[in-house]
Amino acid sequence: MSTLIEDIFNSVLEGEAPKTKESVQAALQTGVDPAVVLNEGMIAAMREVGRRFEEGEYFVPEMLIAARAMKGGMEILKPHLISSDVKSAGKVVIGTVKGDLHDIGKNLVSLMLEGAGFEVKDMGVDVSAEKFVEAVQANNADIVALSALLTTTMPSMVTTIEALKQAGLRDKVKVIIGGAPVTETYARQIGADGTSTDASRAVSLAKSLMGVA
Ligand code: B1M
Repeated sequence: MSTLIEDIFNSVLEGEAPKTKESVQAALQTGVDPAVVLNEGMIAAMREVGRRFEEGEYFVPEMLIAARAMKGGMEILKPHLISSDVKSAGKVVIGTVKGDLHDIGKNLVSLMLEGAGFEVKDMGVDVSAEKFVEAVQANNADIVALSALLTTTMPSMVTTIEALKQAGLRDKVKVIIGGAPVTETYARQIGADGTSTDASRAVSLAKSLMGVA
């Protein structure tokens, strides 16, 4: 790991938002690929935060300040991940499902979809099935993207798909799901149209569902 990436990794891990912003800025100015900054610096650090939480070395406050530091870094990185000259590939409603407050991964997926030319309506976190249904109707969405980070909130994905069926929308909108605990098998089992392990694969999935090259 280069020193610049190591600085980003450590500042996220230690939850130092201003230092994360500075390190991201420094790496970008030196010509480091934004994808490397994101994957090898910030996402790798969040993975380590999760490991430390599991091992009982970190607690919720440490996770929270690491998340804030990551968000700080994302503010600097965002313009470098989005290109402006792409035409609309489709409309996506995205949110973290009911009961779940994790939004970093969802925000990344949202950002990358925007960058790929999708019009994105981001519903935030803890989004109920009813709110998803309303947003799909109001925005005439092509795709609804559900994120969950907790095994305990994965059933909210089922509830949301059920609510879309009840509202007569299921055959009009594609459903994609994702988040650390979500698997291909689970996606098939609950009748989603697909899943992806990360944000860039979520873009490929959304594009293929829309028939966009
Ligand atoms: Co939480 N948390 N957390 N947490 N947290 C996890 C998820 C956990 C795995 C940690 C651990 O034990 N190792 C664990 C879940 C265990 C489980 O269910 N199996 C956990 C727990 C237990 C909890 C609490 C219950 C803790 C408590 O209170 N005792 C609590 C729950 C609160 C709630 O939601 N109701 C809680 C709280 C929090 C904070 C608020 C402190 C904070 C979130 C802050 C925020 O998001 N604003 C937090 C954090 C930061 C984490 C970890 C450390 C990091 C998550 C993250 O941001 N990763 C996480 C450990 C881990 O994931 N290793 C953990 C970086 C992010 C870029 O990756 O979100 O996976 P990720 O997103 C990826 C892919 O998953 C995918 O693409 C993204 C980009 O590549 N993806 C999609 C995500 N959504 C997608 C949607 C798609 C497609 C792809 O299409 C629709």
